[in-house]
Amino acid sequence: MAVGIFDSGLGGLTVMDAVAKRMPDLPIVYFGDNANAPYGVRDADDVYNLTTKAVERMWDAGCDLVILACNTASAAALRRMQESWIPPNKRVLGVFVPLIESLTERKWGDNSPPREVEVHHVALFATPATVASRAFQRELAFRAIGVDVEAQACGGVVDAIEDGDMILAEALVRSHVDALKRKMPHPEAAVLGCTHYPLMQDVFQDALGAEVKVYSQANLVAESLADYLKRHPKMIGTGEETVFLTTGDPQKVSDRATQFLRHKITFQAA
Ligand code: DGN
Repeated sequence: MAVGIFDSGLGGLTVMDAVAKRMPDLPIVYFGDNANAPYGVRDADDVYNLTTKAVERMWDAGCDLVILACNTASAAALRRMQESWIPPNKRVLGVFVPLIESLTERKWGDNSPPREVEVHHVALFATPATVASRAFQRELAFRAIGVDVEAQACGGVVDAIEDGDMILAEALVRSHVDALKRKMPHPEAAVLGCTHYPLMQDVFQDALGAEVKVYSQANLVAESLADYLKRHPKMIGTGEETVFLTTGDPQKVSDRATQFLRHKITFQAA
């Protein structure tokens, strides 16, 4: 048994890396649905069907707790899964709640009514599917009042990063930040709501300006998971090592993952 980290592809490795740094002894199964990536341009039903299928495979691999590191899956599928699909002995957690709890200065699982918070203008950068879902705004409204969210769908950034074309990725990030600023000239905070964007965090920060606080999910999710496991130690599992599974071609995915994270990663067929 191990903690599962799911992503549509390679991007979730940023979360996986942060979790492994925060809890070096934690047994983890990473599952990348590379055969069906990217999710960010799919419709909500499609994302729901693919995500539930992947999570079932992770349960079969011994993961009673699965983190959806993919923002698109968290946005388009998680609420629906939690409402009716997840059995009582399993847990599936997403990436938006840790971000929003940090943004609204709440402790883990604080379900008190929504209240006024420090920030009033928040920029959200995410994939087209995440932006279309409005899941971020919905989850935020459960916790905060009086926050104006302007969302920017960042077409092309994920593909440029996956292709290793960081010059194009940077140009796209800067043009998406410009587009956001035309709609909201002075955001106080910016949320990087996509697995790949931590790799471009410096560019987002530079384009937004030093006065904007940038929230990036990888470390926040790792911190929130550590907190959760302290309360639910049975979910930690007894596996010995981290395993990487993919629905894609293991050799190709291993090569790209190694390039993506700049250290050697070996995937097996899921
Ligand atoms: N993992 C996706 C996300 O965080 O939204 C990005 C990659 C994709 O499927 N488009």
